[in-house]
Amino acid sequence: MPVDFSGTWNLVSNDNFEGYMVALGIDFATRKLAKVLKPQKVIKQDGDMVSIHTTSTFRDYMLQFKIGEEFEEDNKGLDNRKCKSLVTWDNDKLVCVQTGEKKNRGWTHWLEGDDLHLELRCENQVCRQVFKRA
Ligand code: YOG
Repeated sequence: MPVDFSGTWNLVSNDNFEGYMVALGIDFATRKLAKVLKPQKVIKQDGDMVSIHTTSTFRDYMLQFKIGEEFEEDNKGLDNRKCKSLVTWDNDKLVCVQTGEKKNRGWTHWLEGDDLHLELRCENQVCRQVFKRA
């Protein structure tokens, strides 16, 4: 049985979110607003079907996918660039490759103790986020 990420998670640390946003081309004013956010993630995992709802006081982002099946992602409200996304297991890590205009774009989720980790990648920037159960 793979890891189950299901639950409600609150952001507790956010390393180099600024660099990640710059790599995505997010404008200065939006970055200033976004960097003070403490987003919450609600993850529902049912077999190969996963939904990840990231919410904040500024914007929300909803992603639903089937593990192993490529899908179109619109990144609406984020950088609004469309990409083709594929999420697969790498042992106990859930890895997303986002193929499109931006090189080396993707993310990885894993559990470490009671914490949910998320690495967000774009070009040469890596943002590391840690979440704790709400
Ligand atoms: O998560 O892809 O869990 O989708 C990344 C923001 C900030 C908007 C958030 C809103 C990237 C302004 C989603 C923050 C910066 C800045 C809350 C991360 C872009 C715009 C929505 C992500 C995956 C994995 C699931």
